[in-house]
Order: sequence, then C-alpha cells, then structure tokens
Amino acid sequence: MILYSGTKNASSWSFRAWLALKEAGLRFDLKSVDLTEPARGDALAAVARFSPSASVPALMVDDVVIFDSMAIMEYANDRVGGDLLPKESKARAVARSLLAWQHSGVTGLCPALSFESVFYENKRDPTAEETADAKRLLAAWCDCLRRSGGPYLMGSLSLADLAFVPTIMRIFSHVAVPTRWAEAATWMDLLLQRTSVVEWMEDARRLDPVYLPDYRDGGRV
Ligand SMILES: N[C@@H](CCC(=O)N[C@@H](CS)C(=O)NCC(=O)O)C(=O)O
Repeated sequence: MILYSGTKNASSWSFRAWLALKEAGLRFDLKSVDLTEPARGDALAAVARFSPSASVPALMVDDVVIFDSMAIMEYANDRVGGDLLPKESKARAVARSLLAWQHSGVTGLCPALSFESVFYENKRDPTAEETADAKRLLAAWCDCLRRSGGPYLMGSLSLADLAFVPTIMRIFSHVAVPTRWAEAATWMDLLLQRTSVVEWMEDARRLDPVYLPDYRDGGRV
C-alpha cells in the first residue's frame, strides 16, 4: 500500500489516516505531497491523476484508491477485524459520531486554528468560537471517559481517539488544559505519548513551519 500524505506539519487529515494505519499495524509506503506554495498546485495535480478528490490523504491499495481520511481509517479498522471500533453497536455508533464530528468540521475551531499553527513559535490567543468548541470537546471527552471507564474514550484505543489527535495539538499547543477537565488531561497525555503520535510529531517538528497569512486574526481577513 502507498499512502500519499501531506507534509507532516501541514496536513491534519493525513495525520489521522496515517495514525489509523500505524495503530492497525499495517505496512505501507509513505509518499509526501508538498502542500506548501508554490509547489502545492503541481503536487495536487499529480494526485488528481489517480484520485478523484485531488486531495490528500489518498491510499493506494493494489489498483484501488481510497481517497478520504475517514474511509482510510475505516479501512484500517476493517483490516484488523474491527478492533479499532467498539464491538457493541451503541458504543460503536458513539465512536462513529465522534469521528464524524471531527470529520465534518469542529467548525468553530479547526478552520482558523490550523494544524500548521501548532509549530509556530509565537502563538495567538484562541478566539471565542475556538474556546467554545474546545469546551464542547472537553465536556464530550470527559463524558465518554466516565462512561467507558477509560483509559481511552471508548475504553480501549479506537478511531475516535486517533481522530482527535491533531485537534488536541491545535488547542493545547495554544492554551493549557483547564484543571477542571482532569480526566481529559490524563487521556490526552496517554494518547500523545503513543509511539505513532510521537513519530509523526518528531518528523513534523523537524520541518520549517508553514506560515499562513490569516493566522494572526483568526482567519478572518
Ligand atoms: N475530506 C478529505 C479532506 C482532505 C483535505 O482537505 N486535504 C487537504 C490537505 S490537508 C488537501 O489535499 N487539499 C487540497 C485542496 O485544497 O485543493 C479527507 O478527509 O481526506
């Protein structure tokens, strides 16, 4: 298999797909697609030759392309007999709701607080919308951890935990976790110490930060 992935400091979508493949223990080659300007246009045009969405991540499996991060995560889960989602149907539906929440936006937080900003030396303060989404996430994570008993959201590690890794990085590289969300803080520490997460982040930190012009004012230029 070949995973076409955005540069490691600039593609949270690729990060999630890569984490699921790694945590499933699957072997794959990684091809890095340069998303920085001015290379971006040509790089994505090359991806468009084999992937209808012309975006990354894209996973080539034999002669088939899986061209969406959530589909790649679900494929990784299928390849390990469903071990990366809960077996019980209601719990599995909750895990998929969390995945879908992340996948369809976390729109108050993700658009302007880009993954690229995790690597900036000078951080701005989060906006009111970003803070509101962060609180919603923290409350949902704590609720899951209390219901499941932890140590991961659904008990054992699942796609739901992996989906949130880049978002955790986005928020908590900008602000400390408030002490009232202690369960979430413990879960984040555990998750961020996983070998897979550490490997990606170490590679990402070696790259030059990708500065986005709309970062300073929360993306509202
Ligand atoms: N829904 C897609 C989104 C992927 C996505 O937007 N990837 C970005 C890079 S992180 C991209 O390739 N964008 C191409 C473009 O904007 O033209 C997925 O989950 O894979």
